[in-house]
Amino acid sequence: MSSKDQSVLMCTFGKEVHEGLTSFPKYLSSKYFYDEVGDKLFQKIMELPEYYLTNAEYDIFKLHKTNILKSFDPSKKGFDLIELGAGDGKKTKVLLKELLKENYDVTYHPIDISKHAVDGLVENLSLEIPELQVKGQIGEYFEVLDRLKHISSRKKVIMVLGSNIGNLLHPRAIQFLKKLNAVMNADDEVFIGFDQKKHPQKVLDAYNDQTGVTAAFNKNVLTRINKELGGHFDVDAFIHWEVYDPESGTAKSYLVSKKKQTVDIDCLELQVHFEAWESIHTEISQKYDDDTVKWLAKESGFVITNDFTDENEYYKNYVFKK
Ligand code: AVI
Repeated sequence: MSSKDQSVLMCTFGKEVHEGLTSFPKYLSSKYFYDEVGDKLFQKIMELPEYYLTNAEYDIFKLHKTNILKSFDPSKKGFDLIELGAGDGKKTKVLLKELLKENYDVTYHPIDISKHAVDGLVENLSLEIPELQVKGQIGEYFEVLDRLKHISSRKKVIMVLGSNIGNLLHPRAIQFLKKLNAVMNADDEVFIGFDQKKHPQKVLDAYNDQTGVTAAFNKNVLTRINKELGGHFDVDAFIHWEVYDPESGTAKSYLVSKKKQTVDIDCLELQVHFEAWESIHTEISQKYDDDTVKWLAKESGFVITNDFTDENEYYKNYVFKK
């Protein structure tokens, strides 16, 4: 095996960067936005006035907490509340406090791949809501869900918040939902957020904020290539560009090269050539309507039993059952 083959095999990140930057048109996966810097930038995005998604979902929790909980556990028999990619738990805390106030018997399982995120949240909850039973779970989503299936015989409610599913193309979203379906029992439910179609300008602004945080977030994938793969990207030689297609409901992010240039990536022994104004497609953020969500649910073996929206109808959380 040549040294080039070895370095390409070195890690999935390297392999996928090689694949994406040698394709036409060029692409990189948005999952690589998230390292320590990217996590912080995403926290900042969630606080931006333009990024309406976080507040809309928070409002849904505040407005509908009583009915949401009733739909989870109508006869208060007790259940396990599992959150995939829990983050700082700000939205979930609204539900958790209500759960205790209304004497539901619940154990909260925040799941994240990052030990740092899970430990921080568990510690914070032990101070803010000490009566709550919390069992943080570190690991890849499906591996942890499989573990939980065997640990607990109670009803499971699995929360997937933040319209995270919107970063997946429909076939991948169906694949993800089918995997969830496979680890669920008949009584279990998914509580999942889907950002809705709306005025195209509103969507564009959310992904193209005035302060440039989203641009820095998008460019972080190049910074990661520089740090982790010996890349030589000049991030200022690229612009962040957002487009939104109101017909498909797909917002797409790009990095566009301002000039003709060649960038070396040492660890991949790769030279990447860019024409002036050539793009790298980096992310999709899908916006939905009821028909599309119904179709996704059906394709993955679910029915929708309930939904909750905010005052502006920007965002919706749906309850899926098998
Ligand atoms: C995590 N995900 C749902 C965000 C979104 O809205 O697509 C990531 C993001 N990208 C740019 N801004 C926020």
